[in-house]
Amino acid sequence: MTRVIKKTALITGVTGQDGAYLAEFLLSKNYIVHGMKRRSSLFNTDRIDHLYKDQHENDVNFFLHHGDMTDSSSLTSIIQKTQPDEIYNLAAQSHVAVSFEMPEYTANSDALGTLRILEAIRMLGMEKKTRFYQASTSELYGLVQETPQSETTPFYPRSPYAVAKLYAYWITVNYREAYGMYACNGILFNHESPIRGETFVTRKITRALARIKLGLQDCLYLGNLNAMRDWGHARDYVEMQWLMLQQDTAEDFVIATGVQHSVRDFVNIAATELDMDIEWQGNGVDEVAYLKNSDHASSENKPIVAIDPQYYRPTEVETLKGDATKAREKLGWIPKTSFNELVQEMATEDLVAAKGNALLENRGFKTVNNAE
Ligand code: NDP
Ligand code: GDR
Repeated sequence: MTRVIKKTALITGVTGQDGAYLAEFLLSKNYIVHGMKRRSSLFNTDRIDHLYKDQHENDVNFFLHHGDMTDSSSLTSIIQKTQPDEIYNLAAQSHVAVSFEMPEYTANSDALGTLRILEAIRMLGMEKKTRFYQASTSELYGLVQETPQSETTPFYPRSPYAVAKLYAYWITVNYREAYGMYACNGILFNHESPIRGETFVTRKITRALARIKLGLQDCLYLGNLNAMRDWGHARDYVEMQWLMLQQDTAEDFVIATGVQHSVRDFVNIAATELDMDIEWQGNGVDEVAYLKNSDHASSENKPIVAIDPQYYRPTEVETLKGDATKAREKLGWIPKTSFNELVQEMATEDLVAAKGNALLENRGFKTVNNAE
């Protein structure tokens, strides 16, 4: 009888959107998956609870370890203990706006955290065994120098987050060249899903519109409606993260759909998916959207979307559109989910959640809405 040797993967940021999709994908590929999670005073494993089995059962393939990107000792000890064939470095303070409020922490976790992992691999003598994936980002292009953006487009980061990720990008390239490590950057454009964090603009929109539809919330406040993004589905993108580590040589790849929409477009399509007919009025900071066919003059009829300048960023990334030709040719990349399908999936799931909340509110229970 031949014994199948399973591959072992370690995912940092396993409790996040991509970590959850990637863990599910790797388990379906028969990997042993180790995930690193932060200690938290409340449960923070909602997105991966369905994958987790009681550790006393047989055939357990998914394990969690406490650690933090700012703590070398935990990173080194997890890597030593788990001896991974592949490390997916997804952990990061990933919110661009928050990085202006916490620039030093963002640099520590996103830039130095990446270095800490690469150094741990090297110091443990695992540079020939362990392949490394770095979650790089289209935010590196920032103030874009050419459109669409590919692997050869110059970088011009526009936030403390993007600057930290720039360091992580180059230290990954440097360890590949200096020590012959299989280390690569996936330069991923925005990717979303029904489990996207509630404070990123797409999820903020689908969640708020669903709540407004059911009378749980009055208005959705947004910042820059004109920002253009290339939005894909996270489920499709994590497969490319894995494929990048299965090649003969380590290379960096852009993953994107090549299709651009504005934040305003996203609102319009989400509203259509939720059967909400909206119309826009005004300009700039005074731009608002009303539900159509209702009397705007009436005091009852307040806008359901409005601008709150607190969501403007000190320096903005106005437009991003990716050119994923290299990934298409070398990895066979084709986005499976269209933009409309993505918005539909997110709006549908947020409507189900809002219905649950409405039921609770009708029975006298208070539900929370603290997503900003
Ligand atoms: P999320 O914000 O959903 O997840 C981030 C993960 O990192 C969470 O598990 C979080 O833990 C963890 N984390 C944050 N700080 C630390 C820390 N100091 N130590 C340990 N863990 C930490 O991000 P996504 O899943 O959307 O993105 C995954 C990665 O890809 C990130 O690095 C992001 O910057 C990058 N990226 C994302 C893109 C996107 O559009 N989604 C596009 C391009 C790059 P907790 O759950 O406890 O908060
Ligand atoms: P981004 O995503 O900054 O591209 O980073 P986000 O959804 O936060 O913003 C996209 C664009 O929408 C504009 N915007 C708002 N954004 C938020 N969050 N909230 C608002 O109310 C709002 N109104 C308008 C923003 O100004 C921006 O232009 C994401 C993260 O996942 C990063 O980790 C990742 O690297 C990049 O995508 C690629």
